[in-house]
Amino acid sequence: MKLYYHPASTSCRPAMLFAAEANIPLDYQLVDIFTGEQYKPAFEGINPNHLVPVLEDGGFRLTEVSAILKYLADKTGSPAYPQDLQQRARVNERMDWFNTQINREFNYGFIYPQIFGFMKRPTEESQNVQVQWGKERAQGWLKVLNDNVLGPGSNYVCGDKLTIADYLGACMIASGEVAGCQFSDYPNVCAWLGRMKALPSWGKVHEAINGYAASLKGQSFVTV
Ligand SMILES: N[C@@H](CCC(=O)N[C@@H](CS)C(=O)NCC(=O)O)C(=O)O
Repeated sequence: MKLYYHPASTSCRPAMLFAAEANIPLDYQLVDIFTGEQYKPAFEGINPNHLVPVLEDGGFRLTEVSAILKYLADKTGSPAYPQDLQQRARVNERMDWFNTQINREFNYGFIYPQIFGFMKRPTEESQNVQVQWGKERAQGWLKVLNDNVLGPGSNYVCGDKLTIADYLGACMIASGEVAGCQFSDYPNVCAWLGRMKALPSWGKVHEAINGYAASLKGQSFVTV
């Protein structure tokens, strides 16, 4: 199987991390989204959305990291995507929640407008309104993640076992660290992130985004 990817992409890291941890061999095909390779005809033919990741398994192509994680887990019979109807429904629920609430309002609404120049709003006022609005919404979702999804008794977002929902969610939350977020108001989130970061492949998979974070050193950002 081949994964079209970029190592700094928050949408690619969950698939890269899961594949590395589950020993799923993938051919990695870099798509340089920083130079616009995703808009060139060759890649447009692969994904007309111009987005990575894309998984290729023979003649079968799949986009959307949430779908890719489920496919990889099912293809390899991974316990990280349980077969039991209700356990599986819970994993699906968490993944949908991360993809909509957390990614939309924490990353796209709060973190990305600060750390990616091309996502900055056009005036200082609109930027400040966006970041403040995003911060308030993100804090609400982080509280739910801390108090209800994790809570004091759960090591992972679906209970005691690591699932593909953790791979998806932890990579999304860790993006906040690029802006200096430490999540100190959310101790269960911190503890969970610590468990995810202890995975053997976490460091390697996060090398590129950590490098990007280092390049922003000295700038100050609004954090949670
Ligand atoms: N909904 C997609 C989102 C993928 C996505 O946003 N990919 C970004 C990188 S994180 C991308 O390829 N951006 C290129 C662009 O916007 O031109 C998924 O979950 O896989």
